[in-house]
Amino acid sequence: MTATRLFDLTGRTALITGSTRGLGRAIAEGMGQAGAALIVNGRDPQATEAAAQELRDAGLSARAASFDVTDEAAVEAAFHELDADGVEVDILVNNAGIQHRQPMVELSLADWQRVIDTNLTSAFLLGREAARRMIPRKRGKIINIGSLTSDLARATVTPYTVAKGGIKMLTKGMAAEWGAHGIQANAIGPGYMLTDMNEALVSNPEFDAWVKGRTPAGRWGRPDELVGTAIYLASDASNYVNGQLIFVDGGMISVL
Ligand code: GCO
Repeated sequence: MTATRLFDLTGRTALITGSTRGLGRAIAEGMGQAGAALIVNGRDPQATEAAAQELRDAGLSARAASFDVTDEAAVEAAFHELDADGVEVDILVNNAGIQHRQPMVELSLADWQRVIDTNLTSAFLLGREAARRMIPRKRGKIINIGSLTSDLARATVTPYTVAKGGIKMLTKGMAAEWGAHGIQANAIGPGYMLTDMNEALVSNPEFDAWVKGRTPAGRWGRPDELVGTAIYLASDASNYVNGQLIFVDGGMISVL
């Protein structure tokens, strides 16, 4: 296979959770430009359809699948609908996530659970449904979106940190259980990225200065800067890579 073909996603279908905006939207667009047919996901049906239409207007193949990734029945129903339409998910990107910034001593159990459910349990629910279909086909790619907090903690974002740490180990568990079936499960650890979720941080002069000083690149990352790693992990170029967490963080995780 020629080197460029290694990264070609033509003929494959990618489901990206939380892809109406932010990192998921950027990853979806990039995978579409690499040839993948896209399944756009979000909780809000109108926003999900609008994002799919935008991608179609850009010449990409995209369909909307609006469901709550924390709802087991909704996840199962979404996959059954794809089955009925003859749509096979070749690439699953577990991107959906929320942030909740609050000292743990003030944190409610409900907020703890909400973050864990959205950022971690959802990846299990979708991974399980996808793997049930990938295993008989003896091939599949699962990409989980981790974080710097998969490895390092920051005060006041502990449920997010726990969930993203879980994403790192869930990825290894997926590799352990599904690697023999031709499935590669890996994770991407974004650094501090310019997203809506981080708006409060970007607009805080002290935090903005901290990120720029703490990151060797000296700047925040852009969502489109995850696309190359996402395509790599979704393509034949990574067929012997499994259980890995690749940081795309301007070098932050690697320095004191
Ligand atoms: C925070 C941020 C981080 C980043 C990212 C870093 O409050 O510290 O939201 O969690 O979003 O996850 O890798």
